[in-house]
Amino acid sequence: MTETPLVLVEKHDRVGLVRLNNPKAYNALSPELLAQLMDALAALDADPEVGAIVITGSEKIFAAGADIKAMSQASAMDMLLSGYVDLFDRLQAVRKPVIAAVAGWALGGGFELAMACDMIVAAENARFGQPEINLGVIPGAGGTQRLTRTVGKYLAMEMVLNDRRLTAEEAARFGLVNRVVPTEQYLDEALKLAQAIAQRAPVAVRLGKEAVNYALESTLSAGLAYERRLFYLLFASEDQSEGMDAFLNKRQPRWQGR
Ligand code: DAK
Repeated sequence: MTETPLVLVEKHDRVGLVRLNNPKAYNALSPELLAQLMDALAALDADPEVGAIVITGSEKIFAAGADIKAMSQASAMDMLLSGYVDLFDRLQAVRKPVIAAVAGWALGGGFELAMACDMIVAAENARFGQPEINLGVIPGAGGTQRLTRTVGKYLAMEMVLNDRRLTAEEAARFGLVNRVVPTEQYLDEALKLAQAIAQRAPVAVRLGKEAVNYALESTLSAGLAYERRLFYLLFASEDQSEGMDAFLNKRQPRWQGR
């Protein structure tokens, strides 16, 4: 008997779409689901026909976090040695832009997964939170770090220490999501955004992502120096000559991706 895949992969033009597919457990991020997700992302990252990736759940739920049943009996050593967090880290290695399309709950590890993506498109019914405090623990996959860098210390404290949850509108106000759209349109909007980026110069997109991410890791002067080196590097690409020639000759560029 073949088992139902925990993620489903589709291609829409130059966009890879990965759907979390464990609705009975509210898309709880079991190690098996995360491993399938990361394998799918790695395959799409390596696929030359794909320029951007969207991760989504269903219209009712993005993901309710780690699988509490599986975690409830774990020891510290089980958690340390499980490789669970290494699975999360594989998302950071993806070079193509990754957009989270979030409807319904994004809680705990589900919210951390969305925050580890490059952009977030939220449905009006999206809700975000770090409820780990209710389980006697704290976020363990970036929740205290990425959240604080985005919303600042005071709101992050309230979310992590007292399970304050955010509506989609609040998340937009605090800079956590790119846009909020009617729930029935959230996936189309995320795909449209991904398709637009997938039409752009691939090497510049890749290095632009790298440079923006570097801003979160470095001082301003180190970040500016890093940006400059990537900027110079792009002048070695065919796409730079093509882009500037196309502009000057009032025509559409034809990107080579090199
Ligand atoms: N795990 C397992 N099952 C879950 C689940 C979860 N996270 N969330 C929901 N479910 C299951 C429920 O048990 C229920 O199952 P049945 O009773 O039907 O068998 C079903 O999904 C529906 O849930 P509810 O009956 O509660 O439905 P409601 O609509 O009333 O509420 C809800 C939906 C999503 C608001 C609620 O279920 C909820 O609050 N769920 C728990 C959310 C939560 O606490 N998430 C944080 C989990 S902790 C690590 C790094 C990171 C992490 C771990 C390790 N390392 C560094 C190693 C991450 C940790 C977490 O995410």
